[in-house]
Amino acid sequence: MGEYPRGVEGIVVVSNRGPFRVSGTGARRKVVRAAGGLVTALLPVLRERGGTWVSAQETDHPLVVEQGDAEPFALAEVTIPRRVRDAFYGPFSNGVLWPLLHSMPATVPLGSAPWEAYDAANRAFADKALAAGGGEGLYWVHDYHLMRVPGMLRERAPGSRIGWFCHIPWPGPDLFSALPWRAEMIEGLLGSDVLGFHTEEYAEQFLACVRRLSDHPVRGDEIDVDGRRVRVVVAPIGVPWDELATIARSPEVERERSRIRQRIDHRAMILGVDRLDYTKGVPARLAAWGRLLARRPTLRERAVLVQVMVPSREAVKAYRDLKNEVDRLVGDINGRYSLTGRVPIHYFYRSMNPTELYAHYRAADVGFVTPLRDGMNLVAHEYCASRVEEDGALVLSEFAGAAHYLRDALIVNPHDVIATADALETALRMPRMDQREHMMALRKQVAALDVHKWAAGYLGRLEG
Ligand code: GDG
Repeated sequence: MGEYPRGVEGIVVVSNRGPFRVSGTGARRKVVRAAGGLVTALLPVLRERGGTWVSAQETDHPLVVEQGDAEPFALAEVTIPRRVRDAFYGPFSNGVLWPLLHSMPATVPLGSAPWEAYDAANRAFADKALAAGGGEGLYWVHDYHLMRVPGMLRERAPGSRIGWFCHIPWPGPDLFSALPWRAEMIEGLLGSDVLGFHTEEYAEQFLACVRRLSDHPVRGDEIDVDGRRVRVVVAPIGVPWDELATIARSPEVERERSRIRQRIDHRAMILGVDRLDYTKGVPARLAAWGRLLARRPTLRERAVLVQVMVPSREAVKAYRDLKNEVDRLVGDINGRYSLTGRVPIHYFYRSMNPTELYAHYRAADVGFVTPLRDGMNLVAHEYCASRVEEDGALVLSEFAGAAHYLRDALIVNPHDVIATADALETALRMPRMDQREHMMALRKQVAALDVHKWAAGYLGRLEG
């Protein structure tokens, strides 16, 4: 404790999703921790620093947690009229910004994008944040949903320290320029003092967008905004290394791990864990496994792919289509390559509780993480952090931010199905001694990106 730099008392974190969600109704209603990378990263920061987490109200009743209550920080929910919220979240943030920033522009419906709703929703977040921070203070805004917020905060509380962090990739100027509101987005972001990105590549692409789309002079990694200095920093996120080691070694996880190994009859286990999303490359991954099964029939007897897909954004058509495609591919591969008592893909369309998830990480001989594009990808980190016995192998897409740091992974181009199948075969055949060397190197790389260091480093730069 005490590792975060102390500046002003408390910090206002602003993000679309908050750290808790309500599960069940009536007597069964309870407040549970939300899943996802952002929450894993920020909850320890707020617990340490105190302050307020501002997020969108997701249920009919605001979820109000007072500072000093169950948590040492407060929770403030932004109320946005239903119609505005729906347009801001689905069609604009997830329909337009998500594919554009992931460099997958083919399906972006720019013409009909509800910009006014995005701007209005951002205004509501800024208002709530200012009320929580009491005017000038320390604000840390997160992600693509809230790119207008830093500018709105700067306008009304100019002496504040304002940070924005991009959890997803940032594309080059050719792609970003397609956005009709590109100038408004850049101006909004430049209200910050510090803009953080996972990799050098995203930071450079952002600077290239600023050069092309604004008149503000750029010098190295700094932008001069009418005499104010805005810094662009590379701040790769990680996982809570020590906490994950404790979970991975816990007796419950150990028991569940043995159960899983027994259930799969001690066959070699390949593991994929993803939120349902077209950026995660699940169809190409399944195709690579299908290729390998076709080429090496003995693997039908000896290996199994466990693919966990967590339901998400089911209201968006592209996501429902993807679900249908994955269902079909799993059926096709299982139909082709099953033997009696031996099914090559075990497919879960649900989320797992942490014990189950970490037991799967511990049970898997190969972590198979092949997004087409991904800001960082914490599943790759979590897999390595869970391998407390220093064995196993990681196959990782070159288009995940994680590939810039986990250099010892078997790095693949996920679009190249044959090369991905080759890498998977290499992973499955890797001798124990080599696994140890491979995993020890990876674990060092993951430990170096510990999320507590990430938060401390970012806040240090914001307050410095
Ligand atoms: C965004 C960026 C970036 C997954 N399934 C279950 C479950 N999870 C947890 C994992 C992990 C998190 O969700 C997923 O994190 P990712 O990093 O893979 O992806 P996004 O949620 O899309 O996050 C991403 C991240 O922000 C951080 O900056 O890395 O690139 O897209 O922690 O463990 N958790 C539980 N059950 C599951 O079934 N409990």
